[in-house]
Amino acid sequence: FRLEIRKRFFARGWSGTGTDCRAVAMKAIYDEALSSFFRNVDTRSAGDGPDIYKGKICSLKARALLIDMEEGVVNEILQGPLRDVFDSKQLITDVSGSGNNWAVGYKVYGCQYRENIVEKLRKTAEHCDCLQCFFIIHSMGGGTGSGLGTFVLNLLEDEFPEVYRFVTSVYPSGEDDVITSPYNSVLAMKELNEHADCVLPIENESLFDIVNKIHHMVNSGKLGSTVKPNSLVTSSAGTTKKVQEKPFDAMNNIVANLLLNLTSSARFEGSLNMDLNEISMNLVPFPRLHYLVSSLTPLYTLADVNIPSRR
Ligand SMILES: Nc1nc2c(ncn2[C@@H]2O[C@H](COP(=O)(O)OP(=O)(O)OP(=O)(O)O)[C@@H](O)[C@H]2O)c(=O)[nH]1
Ligand SMILES: [Mg+2]
Repeated sequence: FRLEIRKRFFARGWSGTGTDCRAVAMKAIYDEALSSFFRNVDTRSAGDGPDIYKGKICSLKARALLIDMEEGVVNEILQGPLRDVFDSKQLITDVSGSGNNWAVGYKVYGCQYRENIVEKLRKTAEHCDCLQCFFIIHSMGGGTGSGLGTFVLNLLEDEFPEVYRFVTSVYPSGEDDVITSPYNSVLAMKELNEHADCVLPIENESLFDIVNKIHHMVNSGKLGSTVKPNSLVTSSAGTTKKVQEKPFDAMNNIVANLLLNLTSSARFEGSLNMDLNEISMNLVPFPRLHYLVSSLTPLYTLADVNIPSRR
């Protein structure tokens, strides 16, 4: 399950995660590419206004649900640069977490939150014109990500049997110090085998190696001056103000870039445009053989490669 990275020094590319949405809102227009992950909402009326389908960005809201059985992580997001793309209708939290126990996530919280999750999923889905796919992004080592994460996967299959389910799973590495993480992963993997259409396994130690490799290359002096600022696959390009980086940020940016690249053919017009279900149609030979090994290139752009700046 290693995330293989091919380094290509002269390749073109971009990195666009961690965007400060208010900064984007001032410059950008809302188009079809943006509409795949975000709604453009008119908030002038009280509460949640109607969607605006074309033209200037009013208020972007992610087509996403954040679910965690403790409040801390979600609260951090709500205080960070992405806070404006989420509102309270998109959050489901509890207080105590699942104690690194798959069964607590799946059986206890699953039963307790089922109705709430289904209702919020339906509301989110109702805003979509053409719902192609769900992305579940979760960890396998703890109790909530593995247990409740795979419970939600089952729920999606029950409620939206026609819609594809792509799962990005963060596997624990050998160094993981949570003693139950291998058990949680195995229990979760049974669900992934049976209910996911595609799984993109990610492993933290590999992400960490990539971050270190990039850091080393950029700071070694050999490449340092020729790398375009903010083009690293690990950096949060587009952020206007300097945000304090958290330990997982660089690693998560790699995953975000991976998902952006994977979905770009579905989000942008052109001859390469295709539906997301074609990914699994072409890459999954048998129903349960649906674990894809990801490669990502380039890791950064060279300063003398000119790419039109992105809106
Ligand atoms: N790549 C990445 N891995 C993470 C992140 N947060 C946690 N992990 C990994 O996830 C595993 C732990 O799972 P958590 O997601 O913290 O646990 P949980 O799902 O909240 O479960 P409970 O704590 O039992 O409620 C460990 O292997 C962590 O290294 C993150 O932001 N990025
Ligand atoms: Mg947690």
